[in-house]
Amino acid sequence: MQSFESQLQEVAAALAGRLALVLADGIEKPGSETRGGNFPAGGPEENLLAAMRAAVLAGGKRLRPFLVIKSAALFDVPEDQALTCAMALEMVHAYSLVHDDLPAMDDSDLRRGQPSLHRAFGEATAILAGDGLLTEAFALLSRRDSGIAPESALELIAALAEAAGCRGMVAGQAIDLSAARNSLDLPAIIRLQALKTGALFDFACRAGAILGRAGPAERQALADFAAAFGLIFQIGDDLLDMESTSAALGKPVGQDIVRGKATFPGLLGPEDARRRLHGLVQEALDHLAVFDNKAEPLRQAVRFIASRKN
Ligand code: GRG
Repeated sequence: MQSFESQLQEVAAALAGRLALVLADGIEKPGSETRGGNFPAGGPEENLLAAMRAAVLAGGKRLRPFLVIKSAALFDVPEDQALTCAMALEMVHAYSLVHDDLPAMDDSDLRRGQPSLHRAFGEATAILAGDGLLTEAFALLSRRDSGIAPESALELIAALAEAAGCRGMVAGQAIDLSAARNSLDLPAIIRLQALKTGALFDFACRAGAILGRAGPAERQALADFAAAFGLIFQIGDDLLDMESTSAALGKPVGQDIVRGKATFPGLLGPEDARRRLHGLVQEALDHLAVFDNKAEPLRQAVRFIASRKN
């Protein structure tokens, strides 16, 4: 069995190749995926696209694309279709990080070991690059030449809008930035994280099921798996913020405490948070029991995020 790391690298390479094409600023070639637009060299549009590329192409673990591709593989979906969906999701994820780093939100100077986008390109361009990535994600899913059946494309667009928007990630971010976060109990923190980070993981797994026209039992299994996966990811993220270093993570650490953020180890203590994380790993694996060994990459992903160091 191929290692998780090498599978993740394969996904990352395939994704980067396609993203670079879609966000290229060259002259459109008929029938190609080149973004096209004939942007005047050195002009504002070229700068905007450069910022969008920097946001989505400069690093990142590519966990969400991995989940899209490996959940779609459960149903033998053509990889090209899964990759389109993975690109759309990664664009939304990249936009959320760019906007989260802005002075009005988390005010962070560092992302993936590099200056955050607003530090590199200026605040206005960073806001617009985020806007551009968010809208481009939906443009990708609605392309007629994606090979995705129109009814599946529509379902994907609706599901991504729900996951990313005011019923999902944006709502989670609003709660996280509000004064209310200081008084959240455990169920409220679980809800906050399910919205803020869990919703995109849910979409990642749901996308595979939509593309693969999965039945209700398989859809439910993947939804339950995604919920456990999102919580494992978030508890791990909170623990890293508490216990890791800025050099290892490529972003500032200790920020949750400084900003008074509602976190699992903050409420439960690191030991109890770690215990819960291990319990959730078993839960996530149990949810995959309905699938055969095609689900092995998803099992590997769970073990990876439970022990990740960045
Ligand atoms: C601005 C609408 C809006 C939402 C922002 C996701 C988010 C909401 C904020 C990010 C803040 C944060 C650090 C959350 C913790 C979980 C998280 C999303 C971490 C980053 O995801 P990774 O580790 O990132 O998958 P990479 O760099 O690997 O892509």
